[in-house]
Amino acid sequence: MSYLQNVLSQVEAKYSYQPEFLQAVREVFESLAPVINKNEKLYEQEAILERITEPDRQIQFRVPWVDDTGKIRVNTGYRVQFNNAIGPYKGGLRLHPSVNLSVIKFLGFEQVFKNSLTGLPMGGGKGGSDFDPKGKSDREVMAFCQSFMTELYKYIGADEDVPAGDIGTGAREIGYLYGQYKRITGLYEGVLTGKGLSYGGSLVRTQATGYGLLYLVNELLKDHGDGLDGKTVLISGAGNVAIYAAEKAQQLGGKVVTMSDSTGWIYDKDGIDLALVKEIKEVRRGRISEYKDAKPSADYHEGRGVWSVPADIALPCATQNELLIDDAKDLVKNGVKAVCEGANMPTTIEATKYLQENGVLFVPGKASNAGGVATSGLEMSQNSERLSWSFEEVDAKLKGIMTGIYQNIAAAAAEYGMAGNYVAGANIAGFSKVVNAMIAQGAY
Ligand code: NDP
Ligand code: 2IT
Repeated sequence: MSYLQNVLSQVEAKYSYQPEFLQAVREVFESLAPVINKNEKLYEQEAILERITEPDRQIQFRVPWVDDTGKIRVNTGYRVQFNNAIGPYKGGLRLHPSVNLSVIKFLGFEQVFKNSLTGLPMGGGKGGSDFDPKGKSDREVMAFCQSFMTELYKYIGADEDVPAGDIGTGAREIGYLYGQYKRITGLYEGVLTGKGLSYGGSLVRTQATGYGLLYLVNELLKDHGDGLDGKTVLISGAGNVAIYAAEKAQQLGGKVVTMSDSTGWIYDKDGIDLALVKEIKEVRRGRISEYKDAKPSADYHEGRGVWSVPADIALPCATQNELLIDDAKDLVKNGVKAVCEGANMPTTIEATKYLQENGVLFVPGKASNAGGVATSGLEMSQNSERLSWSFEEVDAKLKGIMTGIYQNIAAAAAEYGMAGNYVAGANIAGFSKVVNAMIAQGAY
């Protein structure tokens, strides 16, 4: 058995109860064979694959908070510090009832490679809680965030570990978390990113993941002699990533016809009215079904179904495993040209392979959604030098980073004889930098 297969079997046996984590490891390992086989002895001697699949540490804690009736409620908090070979741990905090250690480990593992691809000095980590912000009052969200930070502050710092937003964690939550960190430590430092503009946040961070995704899509299409102008675009989700992906897709001449949330999806043949979606989601914190109330000519369907609509480009921007094999078959049947992930691991391995085998340009999230964390890295830089850059300056840097990521993953795939396989390209390029740093720094 090869070194790679041997370690994969060990990880599968040890963490058989963590399906999302194993899915992320399998996807990366499948791409690494050509790299590992070239230098198998060295990697085995260095135990690189054993080290890269085992987090540096994982912290789990109780989060007690008082609800509006005066009752104490209890959630579980997590922070997984996966790998800091190339910089301080960096990655978001997810607040969603589905959060467990497997989900946080899969996200932290992916983050290591994603952050490496940005070219910025950031290691990988992820955290969160099974707390559900939906239906909670602002005061309850604040109580939760303050309690969460009262434990988390011990393990983070501007040069140690820098959390940010993810599902369920937006500007409101980051504000409450930052306030509590400052109260406890007395430090005014860049310990979180995605902060408000009045207290150290960066321009473009709100838009960065969605805009970055479209900068990459644009580069991908350009490389294949095509462009976004006039293309029909499917987007899933209606959160931070989905909204700003839709905004940039429209600015670049695309026609976005779908968006969704966990209860249903909308199809607007005239093109999504994004001001309306922003009002529903960012202001009212409402449901996507409300879109039809305001725009009766659009269709609303309960459940899932975004991928059944004919389109040129599909951008899954909601959550993991939301694009399944039957969805991939529908997309191919309807002539989709490109699928680029805004969410983390939204496409199953089976669906990914089907798309690739049928000539669809497929870019994995660790490359295509890296604009969010890259701009977080730019926020850290601004905090360190105590300056704020203009919108144009940050946006230009983001564009440069996304273009660079596309070129880097395309080149890595080609170098190993897999031109056009951007999954392999992203995994190989992301892995190589981290591993070189690990070897240089010795056994730890
Ligand atoms: P938000 O919380 O802003 O939005 C999430 C959206 O996805 C909502 O529309 C939500 O619907 C939907 N959704 C979440 N969970 C599920 C589920 N289990 N089933 C169906 N729909 C679901 O999160 P973000 O936009 O920030 O994150 C979306 C994805 O992008 C995640 O995978 C995240 O990890 C990834 N990502 C985020 C980055 C960022 O900067 N924010 C950076 C890189 C990746 P509902 O409101 O009904 O729950
Ligand atoms: O998945 C991700 O890259 C994020 N949620 C953003 C992380 C960050 O630190 O900005």
